[in-house]
Order: sequence, then structure tokens, then C-alpha cells
Amino acid sequence: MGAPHDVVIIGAGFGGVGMAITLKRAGVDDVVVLERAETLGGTWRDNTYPGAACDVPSHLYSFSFAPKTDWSRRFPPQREILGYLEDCAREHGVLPHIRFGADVRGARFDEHAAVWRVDTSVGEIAARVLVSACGQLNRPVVPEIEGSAQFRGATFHSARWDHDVDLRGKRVAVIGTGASAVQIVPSLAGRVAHLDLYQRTPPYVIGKPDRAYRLWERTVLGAFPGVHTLSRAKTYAQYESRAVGFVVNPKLMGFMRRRFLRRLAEQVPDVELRRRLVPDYPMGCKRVLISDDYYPALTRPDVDLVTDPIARVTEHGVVTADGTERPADVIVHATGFAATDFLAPMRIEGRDGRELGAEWRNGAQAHLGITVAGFPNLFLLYGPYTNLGHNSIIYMLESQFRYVSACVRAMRRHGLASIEVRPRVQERFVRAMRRRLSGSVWEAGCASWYQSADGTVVSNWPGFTFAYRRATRRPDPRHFRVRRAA
Ligand code: N01
Repeated sequence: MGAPHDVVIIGAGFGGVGMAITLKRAGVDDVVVLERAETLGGTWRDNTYPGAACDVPSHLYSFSFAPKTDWSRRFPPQREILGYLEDCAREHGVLPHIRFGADVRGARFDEHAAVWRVDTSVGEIAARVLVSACGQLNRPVVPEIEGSAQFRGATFHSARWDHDVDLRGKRVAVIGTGASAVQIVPSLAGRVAHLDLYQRTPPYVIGKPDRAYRLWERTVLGAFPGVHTLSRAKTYAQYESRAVGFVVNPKLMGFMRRRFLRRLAEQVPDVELRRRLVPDYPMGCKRVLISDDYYPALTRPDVDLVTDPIARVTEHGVVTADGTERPADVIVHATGFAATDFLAPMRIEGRDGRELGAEWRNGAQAHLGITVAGFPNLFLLYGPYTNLGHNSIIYMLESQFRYVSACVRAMRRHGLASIEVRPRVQERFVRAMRRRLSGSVWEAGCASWYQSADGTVVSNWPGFTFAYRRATRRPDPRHFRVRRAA
């Protein structure tokens, strides 16, 4: 193990790449990004399923310090977002900082040396400051269904799409109806012989105002960056206004639900099919999805919506609770991710042997979603309470980049060996989050990946994103216990 690096970042997705750029711009050069895969991109590298695209408009889905003005369309496809992130890493000199193939198994804070000892598949690496940028949606969940091992066909998770499997002429079973399935189903319908969609809970799917940008629009945006900034600000304001409905006043969602039902009736004329597609929980409780071709795909004769619960899998298909066996050549698990485990399965040991997983037994806690009492010099990006139901996560990440970078610079300036958030500061923050989240639509009668096992929401920021930007604008020295370097 060599001398400690100033900052080690875990993960080279949007969080890790943006953090490294921000630190370099702030003059912190001794930065190492550990990435377990052989390429960068995080979730935008992993999710290559047919139809993968972002449901946040392209103008909001880029760093403010690296604006892209030539997006091909309003809602960018996966390949274009990944290309953007690769370009950012290259143009901002981040690539030499990334160690690919370095899987982080855990990290231990050596209090005496005030150094994180990071245990990786390529040996131990020491860091003064450790930043986790591994995201919330990186561990696919495949449900344990009786008989799955007997299945003779191909089976894979939406985030591990097997492109070697030719789906043409196949009977495909898709399990799950979240954001991934809503993109996969219309992309496969008509390309495969038959598609069965296994739905446990219907989502709310509203219109997607997508369109390709014309050449002249891209030219104007490229030539006049001011237009780009205006367009970005306008889209941001539109999206931010949604927070009013989602969080501040869930009753407003009643109006949205009526609009949703009208549109569903237009897209699905069959009354019986439509009945099975109407959610019985308040709109916004789960993520509201956008698509213009999801419901039309379900009306096709070669697509069946199956709402009987899955009982088991056999060699040749799926059996539902009513005993019907439906043949399948391929099973696609669009069944989501273990989101609320956050840094798991890494074992993170802080001061006095505290282990993060054990500390978070009853739900993850972190001040501003970024710093954790008992874990000095550790910072989280996209941690607890920072996911959004209404706007771009990139905006939240940028708030976190600034906060972490300010902490690192303050440590340098004041010769600090370690800084650690005070427990009462963290408790106050978590209490405020709980107060707001317990009245929010996300805890209003549905199960979602925003919730930990006991049903409490630990993922989401319950407010406007500019309020988060304000809260993270400047680290407050009174919030931290500090230790000076010897
Ligand atoms: O995962 P999900 P996802 N038997 O957890 C069902 C982002 N994202 O990958 O609702 C049967 O939302 C489960 O049913 P239920 C975005 O933030 C963004 O789709 O729990 N079904 C649900 O329908 C998103 O929210 C984009 O009853 C089972 C589905 O599987 C997040 O990623 C695109 C089951 C899982 O849905 C996750 O989306 C894609 C079982 N045993 C993803 N277990 C865009 O930007 C689970 N399910 C467009």
C-alpha cells in the first residue's frame, strides 16, 4: 500500500466522474476513482435493454459545467447519455484517475492515521477522504420464484440484458411493470412472437412529450449558449413545479389522476383490460412513468397482461396462482434493484469499529444524505434522502459535489486530519426528513423502492431541489467535530 491519496472515489458513473471533475477544478489533483467494471458509466453502462432512455429531458440531464447543446432529442437514449459521460471524463482529464477492474469490498477508518484503508480486488488503497459514488440502483434484484432453476430458456435481469439471445420468434415473459418494463415492453412488442407481461401492481403511465430536435434547433443551441441556458431554466422550473403536487400537497394529485384516467380510456378502449391497469393507490406514491407507446403495446393481440400472481416457474414457462401454465422461451426480470441498502455489500467500518450496515439496521441515516456520524472523512453521493420523484438527479449530485469539495478544501486550508458530522446535527436533519416524508405521497399506501423494509421512505428528498441546493451551499463548521493534523 502506498501513501494515502487525498481523495478516493468509489464508482465511475455520473456521481464519480462529476465529483472527480469538480475536485480537479478546485485544485485537488490526487484523486483516484475505483471502478469495478472495465468501462465507466454506472447505470447508463449497465442498462442496455431495448428502449433504454432517460425520463428526464436532456437539457437537465447534463452537468451545468459541461453543457451539451447537440442532444438528438428531448428525452435522450441510453447510448447518447453514456457517450456524453465518456466525453466529459475524457475532456476533463478524468480518465487517468480511474482504476478500472478495482472492486471495493470494504473500507476501514484507521483512526490513528486518520486514513481510510480501502480493501479492493487489486489490493489495499489508502485515502484521506473517501467518497462513495456507487448510486442507489446498482444491485439488480431477481425474485426467488419456485422452480426458477428448472427453466430451460434464457433468463436475465433488465440491467444485465443478454444481447446474445435472439428474441425474434420467441415467447417472452417480462416480470415487473416499473420504469424499465415500461420501456422494454413497447420495444419488444411486435418483434417477438408473443409477450406476456406479469404485473403485480399497475403503474401510472402518463404522456411523454418526446421529439427529435431538428438540425436548426441544435445549431441555434450550439451557437447561442444563452438560449441553451434559458431552455434549461425553463425546463427546470416546469419540473420543479411538480414537487408541489408530489410532496407539498398530495391532494393536487387527484386532479392529475383524473387526467390520467381520461388518457388511459383513450389509449385502452377494452374495458376489462383497462380495469386491470388502473392503480388503486395515490398517484405519485410510486414513480410516475412516461410513455406514449406502453398502453398501445398492451392492446396488441400478441401481448397479454397477466395479473394473476406468479406461483412458480417450470422447465417451459410460468405458472400463475390459478394453475395456468403460460409457455415462455425467455424470462426477463424487470424487477428493480436493492435500492435502500445503499453502500452494501461493501463493509464500511468507521470510528471505534462501528459498521455502517449495522448502524443503518433501522434505515439509512446521513446528514444532508452526505455525511454520517461515526464515519469521519466519508462522504456519500446520492445517499439517503437525496433521490427525486420529480426532477433531475444531476442537479442534486452537483449540490453534493460542491459540498464535498468545500469540505476537502477546508480540511486542507485548516490543516485538519479529520472531520465528522456531530450526531445531534444528523439527528436533527433526519427528524426533519421524517416529519415531511411521513405526510408525503410516497408513504400513502403503496410499496416502492423508496422504502426500507418497514415501509418508511429513506431514499427521497421531500422538497424543492433549490432548497437542497441552499441547504448544501456551504458546509457549516459548527456541524463538525474536527481533529487537527499532528
Ligand atoms: O424497477 P422498479 P425499475 N413478482 O423497482 C415488480 C430508474 N429508472 O428497474 O410494484 C412480480 O421500479 C414490481 O412490482 P411491485 C427509475 O428511478 C429510470 O423498473 O413491487 N413482480 C415492479 O413492477 C426507476 O424508478 C428509467 O408490485 C415483481 C417492478 O418489478 C428505477 O430506476 C428507466 C416482483 C420493479 O420496478 C427502478 O425502475 C429505468 C415479483 N416477485 C429505470 N418483484 C428512466 O429514466 C418485483 N416486481 C426512464
